[in-house]
Amino acid sequence: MARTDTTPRHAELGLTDEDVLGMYRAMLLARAVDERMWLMQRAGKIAFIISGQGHEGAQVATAWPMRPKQDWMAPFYRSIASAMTFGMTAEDIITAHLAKADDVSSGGRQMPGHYGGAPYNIVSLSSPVGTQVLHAVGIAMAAWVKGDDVVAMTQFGEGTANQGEVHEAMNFAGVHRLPVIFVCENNGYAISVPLDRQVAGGSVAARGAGYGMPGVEVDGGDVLACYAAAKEAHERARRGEGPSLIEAKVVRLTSHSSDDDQRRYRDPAEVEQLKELDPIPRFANELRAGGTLTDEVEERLRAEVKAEVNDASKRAEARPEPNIEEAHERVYAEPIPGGGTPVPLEPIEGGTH
Ligand SMILES: Cc1ncc(C[n+]2csc(CCOP(=O)(O)OP(=O)(O)O)c2C)c(N)n1
Ligand SMILES: [Mg+2]
Repeated sequence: MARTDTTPRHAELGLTDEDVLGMYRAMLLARAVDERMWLMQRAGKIAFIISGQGHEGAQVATAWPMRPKQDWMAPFYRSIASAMTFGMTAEDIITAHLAKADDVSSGGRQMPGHYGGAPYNIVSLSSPVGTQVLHAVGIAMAAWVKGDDVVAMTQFGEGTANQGEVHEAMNFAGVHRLPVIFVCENNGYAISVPLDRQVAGGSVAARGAGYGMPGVEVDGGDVLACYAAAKEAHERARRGEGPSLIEAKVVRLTSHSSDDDQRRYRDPAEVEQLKELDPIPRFANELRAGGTLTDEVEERLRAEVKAEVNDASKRAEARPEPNIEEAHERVYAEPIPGGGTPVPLEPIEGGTH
C-alpha cells in the first residue's frame, strides 16, 4: 500500500484495525492469565510459575503470521502469549498449570510453563533449555522431505542461545535451507546472569551470518517491528529460501520464576525502569496516537479479558484431578519394569522447586 502521511504503520504492513486490536487483546489476555496464575501459585494451587510478562509484544507479533493447525511451534517456558496466539486457550493454560487430568498439554504430567498441545501443533518442551530448537528443525526437515507447506517456529532465551544444540540446530537448518524461524527473546538475563556474561560479542542476531541465514535484531517492545520481521521470515521460509533468526530485545518484568527474587541481583532503579518498557502500554499508546484505540474500545477489551480469565479459572479449577494409578501412563513407551503403582508424595516441609 502506498504511504501517505495519514497511513497508520500497521496498514503499511497489511494489517487492519481489527488485526491490531486483536493483537492488543491477545497481549492483554496473556498478561491477565499470567497474573492470575501468580495469584494461584501464591495461594498454593499451582506449584510453580515462570512468567511471560514483558515478552508479550514480541510473542504475539512473531506468532501472528503463523498458520494455526498448519504450521508448528516448539516453544519455551515463557511462551504463554505465543502459545495462546497459536491456538491455546486461557482455560488450556490454566488447566495445565493446575495439572488436571484432562489437561491438553500432558494430562497433568508436565511441569508448569511447559506449553504444548497436539491439537494445536505445539510440541511440549523438554526442561533442558535449547532442546526445543532441535525439535523445530526436525519438524521443518520432515516437512521439507514430505513436501508439506509447513513452517516451524521456535522460541528461546539469549542465555539458551549459547547451548550446543542451538548452534547445531541453526547450522543444520542453514545448510539444508529448512523452513524454520528461530526467535530469540533476549531479556538481558539468564536467571541472574547478565547478557555480557553469556553472549560473546553481545549479539545473537549477528550469528545468523555464520549459519547462512538473515539475523535481524528488533525492539521486542515494538509490536509492529516484530510482526514485520516474522512475516518476512515466514514468507521466506514458504518460498523455500530457508531459515531466519530474529532476536527480539524484550524485558523480563518479573523475577526469573516464582522461586527467584530478582532484587538480589538487579538494581532497584533498573527494576523500576522496566515499567516504562512494558510492551502493553507502549502498544496501547501507539494505537491511541493513530486513533485505532479509544477509551471505549480499551474498556470493552479489558472487560472481555477479565470475564474470560474468570470463567477460564473457574472451569479449570472444576476439572477432575488426575488418577494416581495412571501417573506412569503416557510417560514411557513401555510400562516401567517393577514400576507398580506410584506412591503419592508427601509435601516436604519448607521444600521448593
Ligand atoms: C541445559 C539446562 N541448563 C540449565 C537449566 C536451568 N535454567 C532454566 S532457565 C535458565 C535460564 C535461561 O536463560 P535464557 O535463555 O536467557 O531465558 P530466560 O529465562 O531469560 O527467558 C536456566 C539456566 C536448564 N533448564 N537446562
Ligand atoms: Mg534471558
